[in-house]
Amino acid sequence: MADVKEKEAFYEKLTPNSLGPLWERMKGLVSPEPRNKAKPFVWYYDTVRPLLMESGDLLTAEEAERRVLVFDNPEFAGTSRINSTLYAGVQLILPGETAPAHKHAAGALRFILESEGGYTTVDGERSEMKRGDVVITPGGTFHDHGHDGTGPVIWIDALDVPMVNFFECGFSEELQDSKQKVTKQSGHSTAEFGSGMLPLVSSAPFGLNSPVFSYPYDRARNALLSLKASAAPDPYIGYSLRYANPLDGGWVMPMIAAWLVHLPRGFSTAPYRATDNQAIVISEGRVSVEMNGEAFDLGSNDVMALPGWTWRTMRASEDAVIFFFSDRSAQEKLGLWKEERGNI
Ligand code: 1HN
Repeated sequence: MADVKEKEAFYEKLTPNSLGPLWERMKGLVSPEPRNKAKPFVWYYDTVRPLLMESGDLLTAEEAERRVLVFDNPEFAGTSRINSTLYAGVQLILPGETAPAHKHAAGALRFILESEGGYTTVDGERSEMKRGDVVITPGGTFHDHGHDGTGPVIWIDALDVPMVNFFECGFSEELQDSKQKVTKQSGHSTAEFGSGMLPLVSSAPFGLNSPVFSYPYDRARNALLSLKASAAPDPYIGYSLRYANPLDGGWVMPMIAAWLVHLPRGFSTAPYRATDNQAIVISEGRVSVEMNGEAFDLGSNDVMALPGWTWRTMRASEDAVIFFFSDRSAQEKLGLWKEERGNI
């Protein structure tokens, strides 16, 4: 058969015709297992918070539209991705400021770190934000943020922007007024969909998203810690509960999954990996994460990128509560998600 030179001469005839030889590329297209490029990486709150506060002296939330420091996975510098598929950042609102109303196809999920008086309005319903709350903004809904209290309001944003842009199906729009009119009483979505009851006349107002906007921390945390009284922790995960769409029991958003984990002091998880690209925020306690033989020590408000299909263990040196988010919900819908539990 042809030698390398002859092959290369042939390839040169393909390129100008926008053709290529699959046999040279196949192994790169279908690997025996995922080769995740993202790096396990930690953003320490001690580093992040002062820089975020400094950005508060530089420009207002109105000027910025969103005053956010983006978590750039070191492997994808400048591309606004915490891992292969998800955007994440840390947002600051100062007292009296407004982050003006807009909407976009991408969905957002927020985990609140600091807030006395922060709120967001989603589709005309205002939700107060408190530490540890999870608040969602379904894709396509108008949302603006504000702050009636004192001190900085700070939260972690997770968005499915990289996936929406991969599909090239993003739309966005600004509202004329910087704040939406509040048309629904605070707590309306929880009353209608999140109280263990559902409307008799069925509706799914936000499509594949949960119709509940706010998952308060005290409820989530109390439920999670109550499990300890009657059940043993999963050896690979610890105690866990996920943020669920009450209409179908599925994930809270179509492309972003979120769950809360408790690891009791001294508990170590067994080696585990899954294909979803995850990130964590430490809500309480201290945790050491080992990934690919590298150890990371995390405390309150530290954020870590956990790339998919990478072996890991976690150990709590103090009772810990950890917030997780990932693209698992998108992967499951596409029939791609897999996990592997190592030997104990
Ligand atoms: C966005 O709308 C927010 O509403 C935060 O707070 C971060 C990153 C990219 C695109 C839209 C927000 C965002 C964003």
